[in-house]
Amino acid sequence: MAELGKATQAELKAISNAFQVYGDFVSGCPHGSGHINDTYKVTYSVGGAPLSYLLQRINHHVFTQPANVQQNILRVTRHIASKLIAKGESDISRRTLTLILTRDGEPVYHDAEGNWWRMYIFVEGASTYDQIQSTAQAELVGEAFADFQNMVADLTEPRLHETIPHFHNTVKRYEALQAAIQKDAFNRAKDVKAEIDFVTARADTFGRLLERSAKGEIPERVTHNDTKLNNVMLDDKTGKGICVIDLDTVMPGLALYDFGDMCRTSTANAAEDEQDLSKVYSRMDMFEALATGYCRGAKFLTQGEKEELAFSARLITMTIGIRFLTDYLSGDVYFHIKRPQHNVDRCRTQLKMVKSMEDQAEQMEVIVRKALAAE
Ligand code: GN1
Ligand code: MG
Repeated sequence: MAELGKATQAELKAISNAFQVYGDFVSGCPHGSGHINDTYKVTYSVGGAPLSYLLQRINHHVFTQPANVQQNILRVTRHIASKLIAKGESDISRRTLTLILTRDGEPVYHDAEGNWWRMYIFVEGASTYDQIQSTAQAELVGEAFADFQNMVADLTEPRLHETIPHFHNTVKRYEALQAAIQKDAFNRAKDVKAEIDFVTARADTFGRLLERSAKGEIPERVTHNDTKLNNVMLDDKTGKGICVIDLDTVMPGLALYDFGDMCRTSTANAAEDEQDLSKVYSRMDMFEALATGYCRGAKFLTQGEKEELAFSARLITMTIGIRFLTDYLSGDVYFHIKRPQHNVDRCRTQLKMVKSMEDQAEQMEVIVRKALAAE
């Protein structure tokens, strides 16, 4: 998969001007820490006042049908905005992402080079965090994602596009890992033997949620599917989770995958690519706060879902670990990397997090029961 090159100022100006923006382009700079798309903050001067937008190049190697992604996002963001308005809320353009359409009225711009671009209103006065700062923050994050799930719950007809089919299907992700090991195209399997063994030893658990879902015990819902800590914007003044971002993978899924991914990132004591593994473990104080915030908002949970909350944290963390490992073996073609062993480092933190959660599994069950009982 070819890496898409960085855009120049002239390109950013030309692309931005394809959208319904006014005034004079001032500058653009890279923004955020996503592993897939390229994100820029572009600033305009409108009648002398600065105004910023978020411009993103959608990675069309990952999202092979960008128009479908954008159809979903337009529906989701408009739906959330109308819910907020109906509730009498204010500050709507900071509470949900708002797409800026192209001059032709489209939610995405397809440029001459074949790249796909979208533009949002830039949310000012709010920040994202790669690492959790406090238990209070963890609780607000749990609540923000539960609110998000509540707001999109009725977006069922027509079914949203599956922008990446089988996205969190751990069984299929494990099959892809096995295929990559078999191929070993870059002769790297020898470097990650311990990691492969760790994953393989747990393979019999990978189908657990899929089986319960097939039995009807865990329902399909509209879910976010990428509930990393840094995908919720927290207000700089109040600290509250005001806006859930990165909506590429909002599609039918399991609420448990969202909860699990929150735990993967929001209970971690260290960065996703920390190289000193002694710093990497899952913090139970953060887990308790996150579960409390999430359960307070997620009143819809069925018995089957409630029973698997703690397990889902381990499963999703394992799934993402498998994906980093597969990408390393395949030559680093999916996730953006900044150093040669980046995907190995990321895989190792994930597997260390799985181990840490396994060691604290009983405590996690107790915490979940307490959080559910509080509601
Ligand atoms: C990717 O783009 P970003 O950083 O939000 C990935 C997620 C992974 C995550 C790991 C479409 O998310 O699934 O959990 O990296 N997104 C896609 O940090 O594959
Ligand atoms: Mg993402």
